[in-house]
Amino acid sequence: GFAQDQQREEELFKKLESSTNNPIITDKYTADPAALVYDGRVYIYAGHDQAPDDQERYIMNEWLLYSSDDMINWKEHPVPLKPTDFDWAIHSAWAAEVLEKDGKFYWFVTVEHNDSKPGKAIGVAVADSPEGPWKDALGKALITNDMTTQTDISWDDIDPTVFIDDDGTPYLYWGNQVCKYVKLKDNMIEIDGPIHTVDLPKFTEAPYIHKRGDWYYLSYAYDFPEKTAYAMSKSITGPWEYKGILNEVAGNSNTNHQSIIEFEGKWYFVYHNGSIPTHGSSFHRSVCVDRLYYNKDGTIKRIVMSSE
Ligand code: FUB
Repeated sequence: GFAQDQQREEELFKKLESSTNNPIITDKYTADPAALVYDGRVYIYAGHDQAPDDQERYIMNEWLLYSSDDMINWKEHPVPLKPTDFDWAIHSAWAAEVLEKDGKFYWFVTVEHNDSKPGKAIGVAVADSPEGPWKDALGKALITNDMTTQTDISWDDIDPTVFIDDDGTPYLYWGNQVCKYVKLKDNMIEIDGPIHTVDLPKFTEAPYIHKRGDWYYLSYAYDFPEKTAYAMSKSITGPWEYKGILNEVAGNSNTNHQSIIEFEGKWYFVYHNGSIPTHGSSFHRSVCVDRLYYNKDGTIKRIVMSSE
């Protein structure tokens, strides 16, 4: 019966929580974590997997926000943003990235565009603090499906990641099946020049850029079901050298979506899996955090999932 199921679920949660800290959120399904380190806190902006337990499809009508100053205790903030906060978008709080530039916070999102330009599109919201309030920065999409027709799918313009290079130039990377990038103008809300592509083995989606020392890292969801793989370069525009698998297929989830951050001298791999007992799945995902370690030559050691 329901009470027994609930008791079993609670016991499993307790076990999970006592052995590890993963998943970090257990009362809601959370996906595609975009992690931001700012002023002694880590903020995680995640899509909310809202499909009923018996439905295996994406229903994602809002993003959620959590923050922590110790990577152990997570505080939930009020719902910060929804796809419908963009006048031109209708649903799908898909993967995003949040970063700070010159005292403003920019939240690059994937959403479903309305019927004027059907398909997934990338928008930008802006705020004066990591907690918002957020508002559409542009009044229209930054990237739409009709700008980049490399494939015939309607979801090829998803999963933005933005990196500001040492000279201050912002670069947007994104894509599904084809990894694309473009320079952004200083204002963060206009593209600056042509769209390029990057050749990466078995690129599926979820590109993420970070830098450590002289090395740029481009990690991404590889193959399907997805593993996380990565490439390295001495420049933000490549050439990228493929370095191999970073993370295995995420327990019980076809997708894998990572952020890589340094916080108080330690590196972390922030991702999702489908590990919550009973209903965890590809469409009922949960954000997890594990440590990330480098080798002497700058390559990254495989992630050891602490929940499995
Ligand atoms: O959560 C919806 C989509 O699934 C994301 O945009 C992709 O990265 C994959 O995780």
